[in-house]
Amino acid sequence: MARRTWDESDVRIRANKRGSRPRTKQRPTHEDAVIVRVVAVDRGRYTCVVGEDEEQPRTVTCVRAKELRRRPIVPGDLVGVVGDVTGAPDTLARIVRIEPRATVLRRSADDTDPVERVIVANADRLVLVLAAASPTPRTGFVDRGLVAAWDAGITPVVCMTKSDLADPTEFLDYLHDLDVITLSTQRATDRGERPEAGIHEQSLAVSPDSLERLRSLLDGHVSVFLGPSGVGKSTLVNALTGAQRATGGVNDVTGRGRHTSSSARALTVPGTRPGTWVVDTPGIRSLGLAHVPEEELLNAFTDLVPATADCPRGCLHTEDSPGCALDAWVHRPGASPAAPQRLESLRRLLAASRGQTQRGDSEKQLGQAIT
Ligand SMILES: Nc1nc2c(ncn2[C@@H]2O[C@H](COP(=O)(O)OP(=O)(O)OP(=O)(O)O)[C@@H](O)[C@H]2O)c(=O)[nH]1
Ligand SMILES: [Mg+2]
Repeated sequence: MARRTWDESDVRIRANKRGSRPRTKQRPTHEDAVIVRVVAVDRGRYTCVVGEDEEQPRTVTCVRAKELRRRPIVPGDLVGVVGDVTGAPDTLARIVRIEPRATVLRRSADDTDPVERVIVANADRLVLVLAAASPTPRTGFVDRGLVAAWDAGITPVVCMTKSDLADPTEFLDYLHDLDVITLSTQRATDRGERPEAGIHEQSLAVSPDSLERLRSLLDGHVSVFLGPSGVGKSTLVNALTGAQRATGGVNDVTGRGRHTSSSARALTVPGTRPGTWVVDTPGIRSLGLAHVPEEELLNAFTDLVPATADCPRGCLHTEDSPGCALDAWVHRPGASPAAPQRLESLRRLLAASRGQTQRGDSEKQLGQAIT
């Protein structure tokens, strides 16, 4: 090549053997990061609220920094963000860290699936939502929800919707011996029960009295609404927050919901203290508890725990465990009428946790118990 035709591109630079500059392990500390709350997650975009305690909170859209790798970021998370946090259209901020979580609510696909999913972070109330009818409530779902809540250190509340369609008393009797807050809600009747001034029109969907009780239970807390599809979670959340989350009817033939909500969303509740959030979640078919150690399952049956003091050492509390004191206890005179059913439910959970049920059986059981 003639010398006069050379230019910079002809200078050969010996590249690093690995082909790239070694990456430093040191990450910036991002001390200037602003702490915001994640309210929704959609395909790699995180909707966050800046200044939730201020008069005019803003919503910003964020992406996650590479260094967070695959750590899940979920609604309820408090995260540090850098970049443009003005929330102006077409701006993006970057999540650089996840603040320590006060609580983590998890579930797995089934009871033996080691892969667990985080549903929501930092919640301190788990509202287990069931309908008094349409779809028919299942005690198995409540027991699983209580296990999940107590395992996560979250206070459970059982809320029965649609009590205008059926009387929820009998179902709630199942929980009579437990230290669990229960309440029922119903649709407002068109005659008379108009929402009070200042309460959003949507509260017509839920009677103002029952809504007021729910609102005061949730005031000052981060509450996650969890339940099967079609029970009315979004209806409650809309009535509490004035949001317009889509709601859907139930299938007339199966009585099941149509899985209307497809992602979780945290919303603030007008007329409550700062820091009050409710998280609407998509309806779930099953609440897998593979992440909960077997011995924790019994702890959620606080009514049965005292009786186990009379069990032989190392008793597994199964039907064929020799000398298990629970059988006699649930059938003793004066026992709650729900006690035998509760023992049966505990044993189903223990068996599922030990993977004793065949896969097909377990799916069938879960389907029956929960949807
Ligand atoms: N009769 C009656 N119907 C209700 C009540 N609450 C909700 N519904 C109806 O139940 C249906 C389902 O309500 P949604 O709020 O969409 O239920 P969801 O739990 O959010 O369902 P997914 O998003 O599918 O999980 C809607 O048609 C509501 O109008 C109630 O208290 N009484
Ligand atoms: Mg919904």
